[in-house]
Amino acid sequence: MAVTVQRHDDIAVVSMDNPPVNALGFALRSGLMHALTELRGAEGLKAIVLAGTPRAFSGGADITEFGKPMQEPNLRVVITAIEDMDIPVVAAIHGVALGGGLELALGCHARVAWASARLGLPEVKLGLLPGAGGTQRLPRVVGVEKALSMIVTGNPIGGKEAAEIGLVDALLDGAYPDAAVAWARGVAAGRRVRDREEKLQPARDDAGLIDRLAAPLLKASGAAAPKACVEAVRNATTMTFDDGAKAERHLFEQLVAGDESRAHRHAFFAEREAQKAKLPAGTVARKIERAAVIGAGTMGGGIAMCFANAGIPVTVIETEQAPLDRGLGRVGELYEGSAKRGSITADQARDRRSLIEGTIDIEAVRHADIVIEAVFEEMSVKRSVFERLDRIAKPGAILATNTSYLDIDQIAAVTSRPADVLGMHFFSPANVMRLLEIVRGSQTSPEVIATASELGKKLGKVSVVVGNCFGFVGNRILSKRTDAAERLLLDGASPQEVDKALTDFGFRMGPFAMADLAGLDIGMRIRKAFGKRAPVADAITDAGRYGQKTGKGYYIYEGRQSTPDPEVDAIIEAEAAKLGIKRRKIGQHEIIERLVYPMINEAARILDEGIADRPGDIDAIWLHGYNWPAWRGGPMFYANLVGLPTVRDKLTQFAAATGDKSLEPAPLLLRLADSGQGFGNGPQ
Ligand code: T1G
Repeated sequence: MAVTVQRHDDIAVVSMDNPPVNALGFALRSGLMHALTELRGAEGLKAIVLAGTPRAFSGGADITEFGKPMQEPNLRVVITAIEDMDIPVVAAIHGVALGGGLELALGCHARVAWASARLGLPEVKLGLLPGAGGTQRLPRVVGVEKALSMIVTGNPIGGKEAAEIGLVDALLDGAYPDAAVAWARGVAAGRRVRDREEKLQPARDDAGLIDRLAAPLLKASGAAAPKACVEAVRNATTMTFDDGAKAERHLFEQLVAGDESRAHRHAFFAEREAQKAKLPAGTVARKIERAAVIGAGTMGGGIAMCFANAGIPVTVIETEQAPLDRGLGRVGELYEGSAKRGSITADQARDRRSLIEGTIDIEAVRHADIVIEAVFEEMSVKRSVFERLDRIAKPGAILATNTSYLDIDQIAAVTSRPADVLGMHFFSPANVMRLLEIVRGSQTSPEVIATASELGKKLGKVSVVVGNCFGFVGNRILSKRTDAAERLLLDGASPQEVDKALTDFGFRMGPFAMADLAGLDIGMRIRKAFGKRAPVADAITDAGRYGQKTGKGYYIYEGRQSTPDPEVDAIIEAEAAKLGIKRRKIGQHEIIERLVYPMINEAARILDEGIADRPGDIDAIWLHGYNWPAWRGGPMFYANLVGLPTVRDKLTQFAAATGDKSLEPAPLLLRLADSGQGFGNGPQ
């Protein structure tokens, strides 16, 4: 039963139990209505405690129900029924109360929470806004300023802060929900939240307040949902509760039917699906209680922080003391910075830093359950490290390489235990970026994959298992975009036009600004290592323009400030002339098509080769590793939205126009487009 009722003398506890997170699907909604009807007018009842499970009061509306006909009662009806109960209803919040879950609690006459609870309205992260009265009730409880920030950012707050701002009436500890039953005995008949107006007054007295508060919150996003959130909260200050709730509903229905929210919902489930590695039943992961990282460079230091942040002791190993001290020094500074910014406490910073040791003695790896190599990106260097690890590391230790594109099998081949070798490709900065590509070699055992996948979750990563090929999934697709960007310059676009097209599309940075940040000499070294040429990029790099680090690259830099450089236009003109390419004006739409469709094409090859298990995996990789805008769902979702026949036809055109055979539509793309299908179960 999703909902049960238990009497504790004059208090009734209504418990919700719809695993895993008490999503408010039909079963819970109808169960709640049934319980309320049963308890209305019940003899000797003083109050009702509405409780969830220790993990979740409620994770909100059931997202899987969106886009389908709604089964009644809907959530608004349930919340109104609670609000209109003849005795006080107290929400007892332990774990998460998110979205519709917090709206349910706001329908109650009082709320209590445990300090570890997380409360929020994250609907905007699904391209939506709170659709069950949250935009009308939250400002009435916490005031317009706090409500706007919680609703427009979608970021949850902790139980302690919720008590400080009056979102909950008391902070409890002890057994759940028993402590709430005791508290409810003392509760006075509560006022319905909908009837509270006093906290709306400041906005009613100051017509410009909402816009002033909203401006900084809306700055970063071109998406529709944040704007709708502001509109709905504004309505709370200018309309009656019922009219504001009606307007909220209208805005919600517009958003839930739109591509933006469909993209976000796809991204939500793709991220979770992608982390389910396809493994033989009964595969058991190994225990990871101690780690070692080879290399104290930027990546090595960041990876070590991931382990320390998860409470796993880690030893960082370098060849000499100076680079070790530099690396650990940087780690220390990063922790101090986080403590200064308040994202962690000073105690947490100290405790985490203390879990990271350093040594120049590679023998130290013998105690580790997993060793992650993060040394210079060159095959011979990596192979010599793995030869040594093979001799020293204990039996059963996992040997992982953080290479971003080298062949895992070639690295594993120098060891006597290739089944224990795999790729664990972190993204820079490793302690920040959420993506982890877990690369299975041809001999990597399922047990080792399972261990890495579980560890990735523990490190707070979105861990996606992929096959072994040049650049794995993310970088292999990125290289197609890089090639396309280079070709666009030759054909007539400028670096700033290409970058603007991509930032308008939703990326935080365009390919040329990104290349300048990463360093053009790095790109050149990789191209040279694989005998690849890029006329414009090579010419700019040969001119000693390595990007931000030399103050000149595709742009000129004053600090971080970049401006276009006519010298670069001249270099591009010259390279195009050498190749006999007649340059022309290229519009933004064509720029986007020529950057994105080759990515989709390569992704189709990757799926066909089994390098990625699901189209959603590719979307999760680009969403969490390459800043693909969430409101566009990922390259595969976007391909389905555009329509595969369009992608096929455009690629055919581009291949003919440039003579570049790699742009010809991939077999899977042709098959799906010709048969009117899309990738996976995205929108057709
Ligand atoms: N609906 C359906 N399924 C959900 C769900 C939800 N709201 N939340 C989680 N799941 C599934 C998830 O797919 C996974 O399934 C399993 O539960 C565990 O999730 C009217 C419009 C709650 C913090 O945005 O942020 O309310 O993969 O792996 O890391 O205004 O899930 O096991 O098959 O993420 O412990 C608003 C979404 C909805 C919160 C738990 N709510 N969920 O994190 O576990 S819109 C949200 C989360 C709404 C109203 C509106 C997290 C979590 P599976 P998990 P976790």
